[in-house]
Amino acid sequence: MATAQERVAALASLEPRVAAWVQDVAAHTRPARIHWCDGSDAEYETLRQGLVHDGSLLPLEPGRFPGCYLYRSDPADVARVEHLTYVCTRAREDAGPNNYWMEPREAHARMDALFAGCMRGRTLYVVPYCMGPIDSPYARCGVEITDSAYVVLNMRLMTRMGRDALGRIAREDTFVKGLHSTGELDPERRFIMHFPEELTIKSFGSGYGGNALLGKKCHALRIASWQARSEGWLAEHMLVVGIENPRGETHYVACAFPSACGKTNLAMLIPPARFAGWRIWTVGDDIAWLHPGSDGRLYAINPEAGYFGVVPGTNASTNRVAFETIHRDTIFTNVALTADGQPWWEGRGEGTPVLDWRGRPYDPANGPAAHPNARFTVDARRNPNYSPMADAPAGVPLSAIVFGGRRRSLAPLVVQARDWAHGVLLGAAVASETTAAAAGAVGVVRRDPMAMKPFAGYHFGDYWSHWLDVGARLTRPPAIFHVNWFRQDAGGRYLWPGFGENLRVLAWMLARCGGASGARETPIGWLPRPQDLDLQGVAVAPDALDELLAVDLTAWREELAAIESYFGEFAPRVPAALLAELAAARARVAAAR
Ligand code: GTP
Ligand code: SPV
Ligand code: MN
Repeated sequence: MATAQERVAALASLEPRVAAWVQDVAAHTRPARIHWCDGSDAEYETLRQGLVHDGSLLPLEPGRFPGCYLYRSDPADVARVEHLTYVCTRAREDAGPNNYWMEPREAHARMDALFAGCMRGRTLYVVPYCMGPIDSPYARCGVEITDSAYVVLNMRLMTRMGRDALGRIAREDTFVKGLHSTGELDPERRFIMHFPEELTIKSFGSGYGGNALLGKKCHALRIASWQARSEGWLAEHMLVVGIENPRGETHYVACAFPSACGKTNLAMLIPPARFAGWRIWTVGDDIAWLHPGSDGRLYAINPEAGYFGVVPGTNASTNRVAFETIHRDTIFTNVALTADGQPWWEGRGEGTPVLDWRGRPYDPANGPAAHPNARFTVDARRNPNYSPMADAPAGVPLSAIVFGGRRRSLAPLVVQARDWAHGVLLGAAVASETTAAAAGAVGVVRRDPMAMKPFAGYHFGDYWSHWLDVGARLTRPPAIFHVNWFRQDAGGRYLWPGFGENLRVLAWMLARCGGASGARETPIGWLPRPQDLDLQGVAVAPDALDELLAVDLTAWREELAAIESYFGEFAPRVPAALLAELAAARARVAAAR
């Protein structure tokens, strides 16, 4: 049998470009050891045992949660840090007002100073990964170098990681280089830098999710969106789900909702009793890469292979699929603990926390027991409703694209765009309340176009143009909708029950695609009348429904004016066709009474 050293040598010799880069990085960061990840079960097990041994992973109660572990991140490192995330293009304008920007040479110098000697005494892990089905022409590979074994375990669950990815890299021209170190976890010495023109990412000082698992938001959205623009496709913050009706027909829908606004939940939706015979198939829960097909339709693949989902609020009635999926072989990050070592979170529905997410005795005076952005990491194949099409190399054809936001007022339950260009306007105008997924204030309404405010790797004006261009290439484009599951009454109660009941809205959308359901035309688009939605068996009061489906013209006049001034921030790169759509919408609202 080959020794560990021989196996490393075999992997390194597979791809000399990676090996040369690893040598350069090692000379600069000075690790004690280098470990090339092969992605095997044995390797995963060894790394996991190492983290258990040093106390950073805590085995959870094995009866109810077999194969599950708790990881507590640094209390000052619990979410993405948008204010420390940069897109470093040669020309400042290319990054756009939607990104923080630094001149690439200066950014490299800053990062290289942080990385100097930072891996002394640590292991440098080489993590080859593939985003997308390993044999898909749309998949793209990268290599993350990291000094965090927790990151390696997560990358193993979230991507196709290891030997096969390295084999693919060896056959291809390019791969994305991601360099990551947790550093000292000092928020003052933390940056996440992207160099799209060099297909390079440098991330220092955080071990958390989207800051550190570089295949996810850094590669699959920021770098990929840049590549997608020049290559004619789209990289989006979208779930992809197959909705099978009782006749056995499956339609695929992609939905872009901002962080912590319901993608994982919708991707795993449980049909209500009224919808017996319907089935939901998860293709992806966070990111979609969309390609125009030769048949004029738009096809989606999920570049990821696992879920990094919000834990709080997950229970058997909100999301039974996720709830059951995360009862085995799951890494929990920043949840609380019960006396018998089970994970606990707000909304779990049973048990009592004794230790909070920081490991302190639970005291409600310190806030919630689980961190509001506590996450689970789990292999997508554990999901009982994992779509048989999720690994299809060509992806799945989309019938509909849905944008959405979390807004207590104004945005109706659902509205259908008049056509693709109007749909791009609805997407570009998305506004949503901020959530715990990013550091900073929660509950503040901000514009989040296509749910990509934190993730678009280039100027939003160019991005909207690209959306219009992609649409122009589709002879059978998906219909576009906007939803809002989060309308509230004056007392702060949700007007719509949400979760599984959202299928009632999705069913209306799919019937619209087939021309089989009614709607009324309004100045902001097509809305269902109450009788157009199947509401049998759902408790929504008639006046709540009226409010959910109302179009307040005075408020919309103000909203469209606000959208116009928002677009003004992106002048002169906002496409004329988008401004024309906005002007037409304003004229329709002005003319209505
Ligand atoms: P990211 O992983 O951050 O991109 O988030 P996500 O969009 O996948 O969000 P997720 O599905 O995890 O939902 C986030 C929060 O919204 C959870 O607390 C859910 O319980 C809640 N939520 C999801 N869907 C609904 C819904 O239809 N109605 C209401 N009221 N809450 C919902
Ligand atoms: C999000 O914030 O949108 C997430 C979690 O999906 S993270 O991976 O941290 O970006
Ligand atoms: Mn996300």
